[in-house]
Amino acid sequence: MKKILIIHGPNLNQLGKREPDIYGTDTLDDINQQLQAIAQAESVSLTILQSNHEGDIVDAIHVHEQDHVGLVINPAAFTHTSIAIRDALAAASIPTVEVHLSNIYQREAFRHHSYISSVCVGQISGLGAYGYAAALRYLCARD
Ligand code: CA2
Repeated sequence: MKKILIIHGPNLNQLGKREPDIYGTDTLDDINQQLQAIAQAESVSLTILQSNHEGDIVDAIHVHEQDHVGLVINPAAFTHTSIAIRDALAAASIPTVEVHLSNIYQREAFRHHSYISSVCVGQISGLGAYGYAAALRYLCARD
């Protein structure tokens, strides 16, 4: 069975608990359950990780890129800071879709730049939890 990797970055384990006006009311478990339902229908298996630590995300890309056919990543705040995650993705041969719940271009100027987007197949920003679902469906259809 094809495997797809899902990585949630820092603070996303707090989803649904604060700032629902920006990030919606779904918890991370809710989003992961929606993704598992899609995966079941598409006959793919998911590896789902959340980390608040940049190095753990770099390690996960190294460990999983060989045996997964795609990656959906919300790098959260590391989007705007992390050359390390960018370099890990650039060196990996895994098609990656960058997802943001909020529209980062409608927010503070420091969120307008992504170090990650140029090494991704595409970016989805501002569609809430649906963005993850769309990214997963794209990766299922692509391979
Ligand atoms: O819109 C997104 O998905 C972001 O990646 C979320 C990040 C933010 O730094 C990016 O600019 C855009 C922040 C995730 C923090 O999530 C929280 C959720 C609830 C309570 C506190 C933080």
